[in-house]
Amino acid sequence: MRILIADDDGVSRRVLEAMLRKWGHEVVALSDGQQAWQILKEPGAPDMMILDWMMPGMDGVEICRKVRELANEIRPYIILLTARQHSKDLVKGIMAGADDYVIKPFEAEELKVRIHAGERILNLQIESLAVKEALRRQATHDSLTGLLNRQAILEMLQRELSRLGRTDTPVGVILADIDHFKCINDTYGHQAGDAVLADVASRMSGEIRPYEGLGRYGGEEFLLVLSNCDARVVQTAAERIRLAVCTHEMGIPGGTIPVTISLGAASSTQLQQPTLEHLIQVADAALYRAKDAGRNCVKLAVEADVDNRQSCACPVSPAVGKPLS
Ligand code: GH3
Ligand code: MG
Ligand code: MG
Repeated sequence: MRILIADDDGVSRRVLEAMLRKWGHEVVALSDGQQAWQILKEPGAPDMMILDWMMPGMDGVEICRKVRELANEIRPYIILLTARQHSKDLVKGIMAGADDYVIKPFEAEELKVRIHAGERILNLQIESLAVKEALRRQATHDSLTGLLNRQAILEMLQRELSRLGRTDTPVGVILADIDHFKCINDTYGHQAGDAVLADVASRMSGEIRPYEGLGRYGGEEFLLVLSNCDARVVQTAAERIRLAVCTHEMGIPGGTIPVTISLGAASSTQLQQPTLEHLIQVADAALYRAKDAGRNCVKLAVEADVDNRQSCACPVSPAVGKPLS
């Protein structure tokens, strides 16, 4: 473990340093509180610190207070070293944010077990952070494809639309649906269908930038959220994604098969007052037209798609209207 020692007494610092190294720790030893604080606030700071209470620059208690104000997910473990023996001092140190308190002079074995206890607590923190992260991932990602799930991609679209309100950056959306997917399942089995879903997801991921969004919107349907995209840009992106999926056959257990997708694309620039529901609705109407046109193609939203909203809740019109500007 990496341990920072801050103690202005040279002899005591060197003894402590030698002791910790003998126990197998990596040590950063300093004599000044201010220097210690500089290191502690940097990323990659040591996990544990042993601080002398009385030090020039900044005392141990003050460092405890400042460290606790940092927004780090893993809180460094702090042991305060001091000659003060009163219980009111102990209370002050712990209240300031120290995890433990060792009174000088101390027995080596006592410090050793206290460091050990600190290590256990740090490991528990790391484990609980990993569990939290796994739960967060589970709640926001689809387990088969690893993509964002429906709720998470819709939240991302909502965020992009809110940003559009502030910065006037247009948002593009693409709905992509695997063609004749039921037939793939029926012919080659559900496992092959799953392999195709995962491969389509991975090929589409390869076509977007890290800050753009891709989620599994439904069974074999995907939603892409692209930032700074007018109608032409979103159409070009959709065409690129279509090619990435259909150009090479996909591996399934026992062979390879051709797979295609149909895509409906729309940009917020095409709507007077873009809302999440309306953007998705027009992209869906465009997707419907792509299916109707024979599949394996991209359709950009047109005026008829936008107007459909007024006439029906679920856009079904196959009408090909004139392109929107
Ligand atoms: P179209 O070209 O019109 O989109 O036809 P399609 O066959 O792709 O569409 P349809 O909606 O008829 O069928 C979709 C199928 O996707 C039905 C459903 O069982 C299957 N499906 C949904 N989720 C999964 C999944 O996670 N794994 C597998 N293997 N199949 C799935
Ligand atoms: Mg389909
Ligand atoms: Mg579908």
